[in-house]
Amino acid sequence: RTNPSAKPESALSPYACQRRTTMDNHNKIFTDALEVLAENLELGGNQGPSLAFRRAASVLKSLPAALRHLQETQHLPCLGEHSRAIIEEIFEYGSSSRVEEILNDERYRTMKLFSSVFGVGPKTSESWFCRGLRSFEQVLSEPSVRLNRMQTAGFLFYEDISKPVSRTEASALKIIVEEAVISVNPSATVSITGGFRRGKEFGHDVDFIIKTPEAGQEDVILTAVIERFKSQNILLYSDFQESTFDLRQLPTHCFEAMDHYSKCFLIIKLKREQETDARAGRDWRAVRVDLVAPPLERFAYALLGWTGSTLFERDLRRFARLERGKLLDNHTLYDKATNTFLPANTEEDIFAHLGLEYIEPWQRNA
Ligand code: DCP
Ligand code: MG
Repeated sequence: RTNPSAKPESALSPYACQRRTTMDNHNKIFTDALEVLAENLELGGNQGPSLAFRRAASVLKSLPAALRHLQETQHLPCLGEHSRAIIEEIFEYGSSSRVEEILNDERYRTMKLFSSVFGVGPKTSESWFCRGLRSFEQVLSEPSVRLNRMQTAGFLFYEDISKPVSRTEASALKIIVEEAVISVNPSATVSITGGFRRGKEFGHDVDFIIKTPEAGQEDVILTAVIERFKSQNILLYSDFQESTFDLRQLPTHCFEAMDHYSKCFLIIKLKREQETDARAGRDWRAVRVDLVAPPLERFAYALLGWTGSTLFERDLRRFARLERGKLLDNHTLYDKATNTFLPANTEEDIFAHLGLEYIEPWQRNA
């Protein structure tokens, strides 16, 4: 029975940045299903419609307990007719026929397989699928397929980098990155960001953010770190992107756009602790590592932007724009009413500028 004095569930905000979402998801059976629907739309290039399912899943992730009846979704934000129908079906039959259909769909399965390769996005996956290709073997033996450098590395190290990276491996990598960074600049510091900062146990890569106290160090430090990895013979792939950052730039409206900071996408050799891969005859595995080096004065914005989750970031920006008349991105926060950039030393400063309660990194798994 429901307790009438209990806080109504309608108290939940439709903005992920006003909810606390830890790694404890009590509604995985529903959120997994909704995320398959979202992913299927995204693979078909329908980003807009997929958001409704992403938002519905995110609201369920923030609930303190498992749903027991469909009626409990009545007062939840972001749960549309479509999402509720899926939930209803799962309550009734234990699974959703639409989701099962997608999971068995040749197009979905192939697109998902192709886009699991580093450097292969929905567009490339689609073009391969449309050419009748269905497996890696077929892609790699198709004369009309031209792989770029990133995709070539993606296939070369596929087995390793498609395996999740553990928290232990992430910590080992932090030591390697830290050692390299400090050897270049003893006053620089390294922090783990992305999913591991949110408390995830596994990730598809490890994201690091580098803080340099001196201005203009951002590009220098990353190229020096890459050189060091090379000389240590642990660099398998590197794509360095020079800073295109401009202090006067207004925040971008496009969420998907990459930020302007100096950054690099790497594949690094990580020494295995115990077991050596006898078949492979090597004592290391390949791991995807991202490094970003923002200017000191924008560190808080970069950290907030790179911590995620993606939906949390999306809703922070949407909330800033629609509820506060401010523009937020990975570089800055701009107040449209006063035409000013709002400075921030910490993430707490940014939440305060937005009139939001501070949400800890491990509560941002929206
Ligand atoms: N990010 C972003 N905009 C982008 C790309 C990423 O805001 N265009 C942010 C949100 C992500 C974070 O950067 O949470 C790190 O990106 P990842 O793809 O590494 O995602 P996660 O670290 O969250 O997950 P995973 O465990 O898959 O690495
Ligand atoms: Mg990551």
